[in-house]
Amino acid sequence: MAVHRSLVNFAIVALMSPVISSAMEYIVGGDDGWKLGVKYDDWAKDKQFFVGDTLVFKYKGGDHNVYKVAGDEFKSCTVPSNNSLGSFTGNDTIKLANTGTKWYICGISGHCDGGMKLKITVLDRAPAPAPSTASTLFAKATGFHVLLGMIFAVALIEAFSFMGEMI
Ligand SMILES: [Cu+2]
Repeated sequence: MAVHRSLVNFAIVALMSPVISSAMEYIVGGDDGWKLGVKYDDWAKDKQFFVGDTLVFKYKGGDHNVYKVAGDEFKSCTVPSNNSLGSFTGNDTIKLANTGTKWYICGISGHCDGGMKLKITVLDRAPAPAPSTASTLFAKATGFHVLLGMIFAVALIEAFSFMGEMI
């Protein structure tokens, strides 16, 4: 009975795990990395960014840097006085912590105007909506709700198995 129960639990977890999809890591610019002469609009246009994903700006240390800026700073290529990303290592990692439009520029003189600017939209992570009511409800559930549901389902199975043993 115990073996059977853990198999059921395993099956539930295996079924649920695609819903809590793993976060992606994006190398900005792909193989080109973060440099002049790359169209970052083109790089970003076919990608969907979700909360929890990571951007990595790769460049030769000292050649470039990365500043997270506001929309108007992005338009005018204005470098903020503070470095909101910490140190510039040439392997600068940014975790996308919340939803909305995000703007990044290189702060080296002329580089933002030269095209080193990236604009992305970060979405809430949710599975693709399906036509059935159950799936729609599921799509709206946050990761936390899914976890709660999983715990509840496992507890139910445990309870039923226990009752089965009693009879
Ligand atoms: Cu640069």
